[in-house]
Amino acid sequence: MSEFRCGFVALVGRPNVGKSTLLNTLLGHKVSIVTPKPQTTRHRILGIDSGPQAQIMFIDTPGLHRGQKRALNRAMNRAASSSMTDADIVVTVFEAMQWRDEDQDVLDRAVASGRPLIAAVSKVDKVQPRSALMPYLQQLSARADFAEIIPISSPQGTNLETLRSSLIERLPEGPPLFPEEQLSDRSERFQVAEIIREKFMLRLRDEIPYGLTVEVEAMESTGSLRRIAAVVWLERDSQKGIVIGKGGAQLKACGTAARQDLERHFACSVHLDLRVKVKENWADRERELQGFGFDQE
Ligand SMILES: Nc1nc2c(ncn2[C@@H]2O[C@H](COP(=O)(O)OP(=O)(O)OP(=O)(O)O)[C@@H](O)[C@H]2O)c(=O)[nH]1
Ligand SMILES: [Mg+2]
Repeated sequence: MSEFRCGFVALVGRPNVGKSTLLNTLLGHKVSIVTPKPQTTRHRILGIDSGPQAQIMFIDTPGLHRGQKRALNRAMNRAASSSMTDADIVVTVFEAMQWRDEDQDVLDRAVASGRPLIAAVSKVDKVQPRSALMPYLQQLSARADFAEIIPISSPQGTNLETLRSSLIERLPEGPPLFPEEQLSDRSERFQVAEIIREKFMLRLRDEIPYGLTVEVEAMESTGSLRRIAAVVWLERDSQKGIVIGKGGAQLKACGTAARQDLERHFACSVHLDLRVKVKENWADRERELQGFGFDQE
């Protein structure tokens, strides 16, 4: 019988290619938030896949991107790049038919990491006709020395088991590092803050979601009720009106969506108290970022 395998797999790619969706689908559980907007993920998030033959520690990462004027963007790119150093295998995620300069940046960094590379070509469900994919895959295979190139679709489940098996084959032998029931390395507070942030990202437009962050201040359970107090931090006073909305409508809608999702997540009633505050230009300031948990990862 072959030995148990265990190791780290970094999921890297430019923003919005489907890294977090892939992670959640592989785990069958939502550990990382997903929105149609780029730059949704801001931290490294471990998703732990415990199976009979192997434990795979997937590292979801922020999308590697250009235009790093802000401290937040630099921190996100650092988090993504450093994840490759810690990985046994790097999965570069590229969106089918959509090669961009940022994809080349991702590939350059992945090659520089010296790790074995597997390319996951995402969103193949959107390619019509399917035969159009072939030339794209051929071009990709010429770009680097990939151990494998696997076309995938997360919503349709295409080739996800192929990807999982080819990762397991390449992992080092070793015992599991985490208890079987543990799905993520992230605290409950972090997950709650992310679920709340997701709802604001989904509903707010333009640049506002990018200057918004959520901090959980208190969480306590009494019986089947969980009370959560959180602060929605903005960068400027002028953003408050938009985030709160007319008569508080926007804040209420985001709060309700977050509460409902949290109730599903915890399978209990949730009382969510949200307050909106301003920390002037926090996303430009390294010190504020540290306070929000960046760069300690
Ligand atoms: N059609 C299709 N849509 C997908 C697929 N995977 C992800 N998406 C969608 O693509 C969008 C971005 O997905 P995410 O998983 O947040 O992408 P990401 O790479 O984690 O993005 P960042 O965190 O911003 O770097 C969401 O609207 C997803 O629903 C896929 O295989 N097929
Ligand atoms: Mg993501």
